[in-house]
Amino acid sequence: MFLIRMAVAGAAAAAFTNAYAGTDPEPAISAEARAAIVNNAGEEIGSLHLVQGPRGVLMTLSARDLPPGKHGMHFHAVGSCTPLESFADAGGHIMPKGLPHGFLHPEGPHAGNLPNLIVAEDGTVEVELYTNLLMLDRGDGAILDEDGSTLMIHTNEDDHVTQPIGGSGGRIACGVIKPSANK
Ligand SMILES: [Cu+2]
Repeated sequence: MFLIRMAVAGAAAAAFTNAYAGTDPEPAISAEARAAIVNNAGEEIGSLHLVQGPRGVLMTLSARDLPPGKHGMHFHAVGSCTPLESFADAGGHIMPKGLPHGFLHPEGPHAGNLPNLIVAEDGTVEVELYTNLLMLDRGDGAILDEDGSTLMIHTNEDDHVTQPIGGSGGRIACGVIKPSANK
């Protein structure tokens, strides 16, 4: 019984390790990035800070003047927040492997998927999140790739399963992610 349990635990651990985007054996915190978050009027309403760990990215987001409640939030594939009314130039989600959208989709998620942002009644939000689905400067779907990336906040809640964006609707806030000095 003990041996069987060990084998099962070993298989599970291997699968989990392989799911990491970061395959670099060097456990270096070598990249850091920031984004100013703007709304559809071009007003700055928040800021995003990202720090790369050995196997993922830790991010801190603070914002204000957002509609209260849940909003889908993702990393989008292009570092552009134009035109302001739609942020269409940001493209779709970062999805280098072409998997379906959604943490709850049986074959998902997109590398750029994130949990919903839950905005307080006063329109503010402050959150620290971690993703191991992508990295800043290495691996498939790197945030700081040639054409950059954006953090996008949507009108509606992401149900984490509907294609292609979980029913998140329009784009209400966007931030172009840029490398910043380590500190
Ligand atoms: Cu999105």
